Amino acid sequence: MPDSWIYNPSVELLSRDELDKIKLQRLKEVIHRVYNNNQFYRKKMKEKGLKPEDIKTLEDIKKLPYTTKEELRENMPFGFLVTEYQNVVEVHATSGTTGEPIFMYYTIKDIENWSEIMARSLAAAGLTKRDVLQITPSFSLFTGGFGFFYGARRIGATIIPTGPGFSKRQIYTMIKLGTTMLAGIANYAIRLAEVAFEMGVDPARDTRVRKGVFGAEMWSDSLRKKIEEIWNMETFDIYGMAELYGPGAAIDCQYHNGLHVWEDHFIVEVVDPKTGEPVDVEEKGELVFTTLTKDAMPLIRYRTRDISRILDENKCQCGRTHTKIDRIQGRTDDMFIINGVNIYPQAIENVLMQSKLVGNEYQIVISKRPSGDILTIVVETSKKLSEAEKMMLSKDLEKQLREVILVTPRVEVVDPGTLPRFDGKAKRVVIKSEE
Ligand code: DLL
Repeated sequence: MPDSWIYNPSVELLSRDELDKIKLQRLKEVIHRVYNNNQFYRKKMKEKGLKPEDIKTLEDIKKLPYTTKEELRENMPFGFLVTEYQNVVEVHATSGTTGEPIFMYYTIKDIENWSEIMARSLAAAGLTKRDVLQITPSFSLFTGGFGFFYGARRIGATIIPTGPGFSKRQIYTMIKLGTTMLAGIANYAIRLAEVAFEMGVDPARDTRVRKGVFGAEMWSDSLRKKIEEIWNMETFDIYGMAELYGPGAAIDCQYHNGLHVWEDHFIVEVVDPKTGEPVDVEEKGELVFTTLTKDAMPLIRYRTRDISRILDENKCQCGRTHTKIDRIQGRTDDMFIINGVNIYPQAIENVLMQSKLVGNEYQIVISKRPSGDILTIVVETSKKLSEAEKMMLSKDLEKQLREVILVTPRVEVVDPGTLPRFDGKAKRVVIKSEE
């Protein structure tokens, strides 16, 4: 079996025409279903004077109203369900740290579809029956653990469902059982490496892990490079969200030039986050997804708040025809404004991770003040430095950051091990209110 392979060639290699035909047929079906079975969608379509029959071409999707996270929240728990509750076999939730959780429902069909797109994604990352996959996201309301599990089960790989935490035990297990692929949240690969070194284990030398599939949070190109170097592994960027089954809506193939969106399951659009107007191919904006196969809880033109763009390419070198999006640049709600300048945390991470003296952890602190907000970046060093060296590093980073983010932050350099660690998604931005 080649390193990277195609799980379902009959779909992944379809011509554009054939793919579009499937998309249109499924779009029409899902619009009829939600209109006939869901009050929320029917009301919103009626408000726009729309009937399901008005959707005749793929372009017509633009006539449909958007669905937002607020609307999901307002209509919890069952307002978006398009089947009877007794048909639901599993429930997950979005992992937002603010507000009430938003529940997502799955029928048997949904689990089948999710398994299919996850199997395709893991095959694109090279997972085969002979591999040993350690799954470190949690098996819980969070979709991470189960998503990887379902895909790997289809492929028949050996699954080690460790879930997160107990990092020493993770390293022990990985060595004893010969893990070849690691699945998880990007920053956890760094955390695991840190613990490995503490145990006297060099991840590149002493483990068999040579591939990693990571996602669930923004991870900059520099962080990616760092993970690949520490582990001597090839990494794959997997994208998804509970609203789109979970992980597996898109993944990059072995050419690492954009993430294929499984178009027979999703229609992806990119819109201006402020105006909601569609933007051109290659132009950055907010991703909007319509689910074509979700059974229990289809979503129409769902505003993800994730920033990316559609890449202008008909066919990838890997042969897949499914459209590609760029790696996620951040979220519309991650962006913060200092002195009128819009700043995405990713830009900061990119600068920090390029310095050999900077460790793996950092924190962006925004102190809210009536006289103007102050941006402080707390950075851990990779090894213990003298006070003079810390001072120099701080000045150097302040200068480099200013060139990229166009405001001058205060950079506070701290010793290794000072900042909090995360077994799940990292919390990098801290907002403090000062009188
Ligand atoms: O994070 C699902 C997932 C699990 C994806 C494991 C990949 C791996 P939620 O908890 O609903 O679902 O969070 C979804 O996470 O809107 C993005 O902001 C962010 N996200 C997910 N994948 C990526 C990625 C899971 N590859 C939210 N790059 C999304 C950047 C990502 N951000």
